[in-house]
Amino acid sequence: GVELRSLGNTPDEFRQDMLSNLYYRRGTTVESASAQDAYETLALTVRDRLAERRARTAAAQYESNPRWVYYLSAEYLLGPQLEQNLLYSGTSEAAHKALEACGFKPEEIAALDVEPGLGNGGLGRLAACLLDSLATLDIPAVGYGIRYDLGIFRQEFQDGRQIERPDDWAFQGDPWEFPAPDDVQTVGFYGHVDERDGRKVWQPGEVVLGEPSHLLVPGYGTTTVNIVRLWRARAHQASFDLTRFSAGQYAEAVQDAVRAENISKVLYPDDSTAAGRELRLKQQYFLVSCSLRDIVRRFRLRNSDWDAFGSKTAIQLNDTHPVLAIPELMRLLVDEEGLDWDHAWSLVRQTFNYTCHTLLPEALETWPVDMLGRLLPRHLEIIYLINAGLLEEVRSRFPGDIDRVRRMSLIQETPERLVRMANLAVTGTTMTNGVAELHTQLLTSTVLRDFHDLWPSRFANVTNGVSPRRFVRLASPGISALISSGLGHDRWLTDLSLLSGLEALTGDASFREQWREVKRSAKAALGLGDPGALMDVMIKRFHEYKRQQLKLLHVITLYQRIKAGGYDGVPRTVLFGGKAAPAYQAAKNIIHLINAVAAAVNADPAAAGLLRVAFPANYNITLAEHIIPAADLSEQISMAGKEASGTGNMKLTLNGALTIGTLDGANIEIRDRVGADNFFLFGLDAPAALALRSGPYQPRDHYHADDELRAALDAIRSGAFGGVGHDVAASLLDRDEYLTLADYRSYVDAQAGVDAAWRDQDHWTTMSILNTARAGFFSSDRTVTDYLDRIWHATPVRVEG
Ligand code: 26Y
Repeated sequence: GVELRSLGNTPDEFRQDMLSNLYYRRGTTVESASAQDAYETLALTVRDRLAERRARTAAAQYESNPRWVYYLSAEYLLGPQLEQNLLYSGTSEAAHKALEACGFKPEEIAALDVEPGLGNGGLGRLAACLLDSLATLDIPAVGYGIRYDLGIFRQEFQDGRQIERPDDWAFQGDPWEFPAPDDVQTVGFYGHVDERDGRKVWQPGEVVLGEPSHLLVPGYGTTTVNIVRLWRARAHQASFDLTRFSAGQYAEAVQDAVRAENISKVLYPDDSTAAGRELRLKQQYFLVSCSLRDIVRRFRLRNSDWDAFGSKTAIQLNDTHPVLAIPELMRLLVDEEGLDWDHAWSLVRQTFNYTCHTLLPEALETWPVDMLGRLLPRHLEIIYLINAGLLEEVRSRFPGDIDRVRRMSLIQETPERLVRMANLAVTGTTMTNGVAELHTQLLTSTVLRDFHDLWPSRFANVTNGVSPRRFVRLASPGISALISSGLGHDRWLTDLSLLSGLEALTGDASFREQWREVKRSAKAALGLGDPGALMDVMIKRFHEYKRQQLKLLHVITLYQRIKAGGYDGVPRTVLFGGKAAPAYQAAKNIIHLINAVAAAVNADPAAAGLLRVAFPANYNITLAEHIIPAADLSEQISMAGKEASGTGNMKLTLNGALTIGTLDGANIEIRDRVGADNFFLFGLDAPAALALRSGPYQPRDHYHADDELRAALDAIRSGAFGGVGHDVAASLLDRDEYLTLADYRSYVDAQAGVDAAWRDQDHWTTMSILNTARAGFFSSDRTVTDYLDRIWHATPVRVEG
């Protein structure tokens, strides 16, 4: 065959290749190169190293014709690419030297790397961690997603209020991407269904092109480089109206093209209008249609028999967002390929699996039957046919149980006709999984109970995990070096259970001292507050169920104690980070109020050296990687029974932060592993919270019974921190949907326990080391291994180095 010359990784070879990339691909010279030129050239040079591994991977995977894992997700939060790709390609040092030799400061060049913010939060970051682990475990896998022009908005604060700015992340071009315009797909919308020779034929009324590009997803410590393929909507050339343009009607000339390309314009378009909701549905079908065509194309490269499709293809549906893939594959197999319905259905069910990420009933997606039928007429017919089969099975298993049939139907009838996407997901897949033990247990006993009754063996748990490469090694070089020196190896990076070896080092005073020093310097590097103070961190999306408002009540209580004199708490920096959905007013009010409290506390000399509140704007993966290593205390304080899992909790634990938390999501599993003595537990558990919520809960009783709570709420309510306090206080006193007041006293008392523990620094350090040592389970490598065993049943393909 044709062999490629291997690229060299010595500093000299790397510098030479950088120079040729600068000349031949960037079209400039060292003398005239800008920082942006240097960044893009560096990126290309690193990417070239991975592209070589990619070529070997593609060849080996093609050769072995394996079962492929395809991950379908509307979101990916991949994080900054440069540092990752330097580490995974082993070129950090060479790159450093080459940049300096050309007169550039490596940190300044690295700062130009822009993270693609193609997701909202936990679900999008989980997708990225799973891809990292799939590659690291040598599993043939492709991630499919949408290449949004504008990612998650950039958050700014104006007078303490959240302002959203567009995130034009690829404005300078994206050096990591490989466009593949030759693999373009055609996607239909609207139109009608004909019948020809006994076969249904969908005649779309609008056609849009899907143009893919891919990013490389390298494995760590292996040759495998997988890809994530992102689709961008493009208009047909024909949709440009030259006649109108020539007549001076410039806007009208491009209106069809603009409408087509709007499909991949923004991540989560505002859904407060019908047009916005329809655009979201279009996005979902766009992702599904392009990706399935691509999956089928790839299947056909090596296979000719449809019978093999299910055994060669495992498609994971990341929440319900890509669930239209189920009727779409039925349509491809039945209408286009001519398979009979039952045969197609058995292949479809073999192919798909579904991960659910929520417990909030309001977060289970539904689509109006009218809208879906207009946009995708044939898919609605198929959904009805699937429903007929489902309901027949329900009726025969539970004769006469009409209410059960009504609950399980794919169609909600009243007050509005809606397609229930989660019901469709469970019906059209082999396995449905929750993302933490408690979550799976609650799923099967509440929101999906009827389905669990019918098909108990279709449910499994796969507890989430996080990439130790990104969230320990890259985020915390200091902690990582100390771990490696303590263990005497760095194999923990691909076998995180080896962290247990750190337990023995808790008895080593010098190791404890170094551990304390590493945490301290991470705080100094972050530069938010005194590195000697306890760094108390709450970083996550703003949502009332996550209860940032509870943390805020605690801050106000501490402040009021300080003002009262004789304060005996330990010095703290309380750090908040996170965004609120643009239309979520209650969450935005909490952000506004936190900023107002921060301004008051930070300006008050009485609080100096005791309490400080930091709220850096625009929390994202890049910022997370700076904050997480600096954290001493991890706030995981959701109302029990609401947080499916959490993954920030895992990242913080792995970095030696102690958790203060409720018995919710993966907190339970973290506490089980690190030990109850090394975890600050408080609050109602899920059954108690449910019971309280189902009765006549009176938040005002807590207000009247607790002097400190009343003082904090009175301060908020009276406008001591501005007018927004009125709304926040009213929502807590009148409704308190998430039992903030019920858990306040238990929380504040647990925080006193945190102070007491912090005063014994040596013991705190022991607890911190034990948290890291016992958290190896929360590697996404373990998560992927669980998916492989319980759901995907795919095996590695090793790629020669
Ligand atoms: C349909 C649309 C409005 C929508 C968009 C994004 C619905 C949901 C989401 C995102 C959900 C999400 O991020 N869920 C989180 O998933 C994490 C990974 O499993 C969990 O750790 C976390 O508890 C859960 O809230």
